[in-house]
Amino acid sequence: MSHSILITGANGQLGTVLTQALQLKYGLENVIASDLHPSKSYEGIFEVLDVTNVERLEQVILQYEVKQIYHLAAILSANGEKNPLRTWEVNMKALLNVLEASRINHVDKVFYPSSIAVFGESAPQTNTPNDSLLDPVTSYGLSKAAGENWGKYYFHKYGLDVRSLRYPGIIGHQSNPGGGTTDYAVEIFHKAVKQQPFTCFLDEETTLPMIFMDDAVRATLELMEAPRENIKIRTSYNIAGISFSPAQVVDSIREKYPEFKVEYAPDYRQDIASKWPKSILDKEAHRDWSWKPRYSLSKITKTMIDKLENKYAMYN
Ligand code: NAD
Ligand code: AKB
Repeated sequence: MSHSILITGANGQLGTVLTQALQLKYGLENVIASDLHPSKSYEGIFEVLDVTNVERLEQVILQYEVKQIYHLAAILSANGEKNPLRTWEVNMKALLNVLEASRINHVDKVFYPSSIAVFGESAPQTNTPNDSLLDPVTSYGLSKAAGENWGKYYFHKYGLDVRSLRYPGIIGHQSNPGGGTTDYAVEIFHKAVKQQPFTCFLDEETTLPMIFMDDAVRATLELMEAPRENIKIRTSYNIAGISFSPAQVVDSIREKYPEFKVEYAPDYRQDIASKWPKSILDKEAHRDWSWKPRYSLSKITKTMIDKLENKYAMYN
């Protein structure tokens, strides 16, 4: 095996789908999925790997002659606030291990997912530009903002080709979210299709940037395939999908399920969401590597409902 691709945090919401996309593109034998615990959901190669353990990380890199790393492992915003110091420790240690092990062991390219969580109250809340001041309000956001700069540092100092996207909240039917502030926008579809009431942890008017899984995965592959000289932003690119509030997604779901019942019980996640952007501008991503989202809210709703109806019908 040579020139293989390692994915950390592959059991997560994004990793589950991105791993399959990479396997399809590069072949099962060239993709190494990894996470803290074994997974039964992959065909192909899987390694148990805690990225905070640099010796184990290097062992996997050398064993498979890894040339690209998609470093997805992280603790997300809402879970992260339950133990802020541990979130910082895990997220930063894991990233610095990936960067340093990549430099030493001749990995060519690293993908680092950032987030809209890097923005706080200093950035314009609507149409937030790529180069807005970053003053994150969560430990997770602090780690992502610092991580973006470490990626840029490794690029300029060592020539390591680190590329990054600031994802909005990702919505997909294939996997469940892992403890973020945008998770409601996935759970709500599951409840609607199961014809159960939904209690939303954000208030009905809280608008946030979101992106459909297919768009998020395509953006990642397009960014990583773009010619090196096209990548002008070495911190991270904003990518926009669409923006909506809980009330808007409920209206969209009620076109199919008019009886769908929703209550609002905002909790600590409301404080996080209230300080994040409502919408972001992504003209640099469009300019540098032709990024364009394809999924509107109505297309997301239709796809989520169709896919989840099929999934739950299979269980019955
Ligand atoms: P997730 O929480 O669903 O999955 C994260 C995975 O990382 C989990 O499977 C977990 O077991 C693993 N992990 C945690 N600590 C680890 C460690 N020390 N070593 C190895 N694995 C470890 O997250 P996700 O939604 O799939 O997100 C993937 C990446 O994308 C994260 O970096 C996240 O910050 C970023 N992101 C996600 C979203 C989103 O809406 N899903 C939005 C913005 C950014
Ligand atoms: C979260 O809510 O923490 C993630 C994100 C937007 O980074 N979905």
